[in-house]
Amino acid sequence: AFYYDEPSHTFSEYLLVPGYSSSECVPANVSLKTPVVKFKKGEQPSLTMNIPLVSAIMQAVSDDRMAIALAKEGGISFIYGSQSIESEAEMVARVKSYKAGFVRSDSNIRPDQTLADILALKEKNGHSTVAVTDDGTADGKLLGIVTSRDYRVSRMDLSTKVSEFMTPFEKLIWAEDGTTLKEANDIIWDHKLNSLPIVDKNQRLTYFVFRKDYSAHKENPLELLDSLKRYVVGAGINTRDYAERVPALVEAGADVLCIDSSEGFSEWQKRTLDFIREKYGDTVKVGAGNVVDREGFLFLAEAGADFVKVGIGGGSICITRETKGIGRGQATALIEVCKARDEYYERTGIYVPVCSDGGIVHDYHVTLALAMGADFIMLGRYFSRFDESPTNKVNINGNYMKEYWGEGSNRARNWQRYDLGGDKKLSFEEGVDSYVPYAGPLKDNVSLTLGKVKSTMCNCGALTIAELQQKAKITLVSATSIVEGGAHDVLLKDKTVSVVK
Ligand code: MZP
Repeated sequence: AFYYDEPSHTFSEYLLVPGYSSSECVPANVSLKTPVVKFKKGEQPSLTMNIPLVSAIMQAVSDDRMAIALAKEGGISFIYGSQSIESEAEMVARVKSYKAGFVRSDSNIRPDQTLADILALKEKNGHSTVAVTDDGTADGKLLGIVTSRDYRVSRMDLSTKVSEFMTPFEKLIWAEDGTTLKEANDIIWDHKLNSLPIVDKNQRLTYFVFRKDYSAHKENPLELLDSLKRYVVGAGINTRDYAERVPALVEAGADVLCIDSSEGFSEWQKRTLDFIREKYGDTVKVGAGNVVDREGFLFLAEAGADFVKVGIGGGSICITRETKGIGRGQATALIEVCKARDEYYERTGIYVPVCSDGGIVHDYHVTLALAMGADFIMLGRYFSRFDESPTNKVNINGNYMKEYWGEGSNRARNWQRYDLGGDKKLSFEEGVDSYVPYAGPLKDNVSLTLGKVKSTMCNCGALTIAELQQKAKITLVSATSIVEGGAHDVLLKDKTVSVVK
């Protein structure tokens, strides 16, 4: 056997040592722009992100709602692949159509609610048109709509009931599901509408089509659909059904794919990449992984991966290391792979971005991962805590929690992620089903996290991720100094029961 000289380490065993910060080095000047797919020296990557965060390819994390929320902040979700090809493609299509004049009907309200409720919803979803349904959900019976023109909220008494302002369904101009964009466009123009509700056969609201998105283009709305800015979305694929899944996801508009596997140093990944390159050349972008060493990286880079994902056994819900005894401390794996990436770039002139996947517990772990060479970070637990994750919010002993389960758990049964060519089933569990503390809206949390990342980058004298990677000084810390890093030798006030005067 081969023995490594050093033990493998994880993020919590490292700290950044500050460098010189000039007066220019302020968080407002920091750019977190980062490449997502490979590019040649001197050229620009064809896909970049404004923030270095992607959400995990997991049932409990990345559906279309999460993808829209994260794309709004500049990141990318990878829609989970452990579902039917049709429903995954539908999720992708919903994200892609979100900006294209079609908006899903998630701004719903009951007629007995107040204008203050509309304001709150508007704040949350940013829609100017609100549907009124009998139960306040998208599945309820459509009773009418209220547009911002109707309720001029700033001037109204916010306790006024919504029913006073709604245009009732009998008076609405609406169209049936299946209406083309061209037809919707004509109706909107003929009736001088701002928005057109689209309803299904049972007169339930499915979408609004907004005039604002293409008002200047009456003549050719379809042409306008390629030119509108649309949200970027990724999607997970596996090494079994790629011949059917990849074309469906490409057709639905996925911008980037990723082979979702617990162990990526395999012939199965090469076969999947070969299929994509043969069918689509370089036009379809696809990441591969996960690997934890130099050899694994080089194998996938040479097989044509657009980015390589790093991490085995470090995920918060992962028990692979306990079950199978394989894996590697995330920081050590990342450092080695990023070194291999840099050597590969020197040798070939091709830069293959590296994604650090799993094991982010504290916000500073994101900064450390970037400093160690990651181009972007994939997070599961982090995103699962937010309003936008697809899981239930539950109250446990007075505390709000969200459900979060691993793809290798019996609940997800994502056998393709662990497939080694045997039976089509999950032979044993490699993940757990759990709760995580509910943390509110994605937007607030992501801006807090990135605020910390930018501030630390300034402490290291870096205004870009590339600069951080070049300037960062990183030290391993002893177990005792980890204790020193938390509050110590004081009694925390909220733990002290009574005060003696
Ligand atoms: P974390 O952000 O929750 O620590 O880790 C998320 C990552 O764990 C995912 O992106 C994926 O690579 C990995 N994962 C997902 N399910 C399992 C499992 O059931 C798992 N073992 O390890």
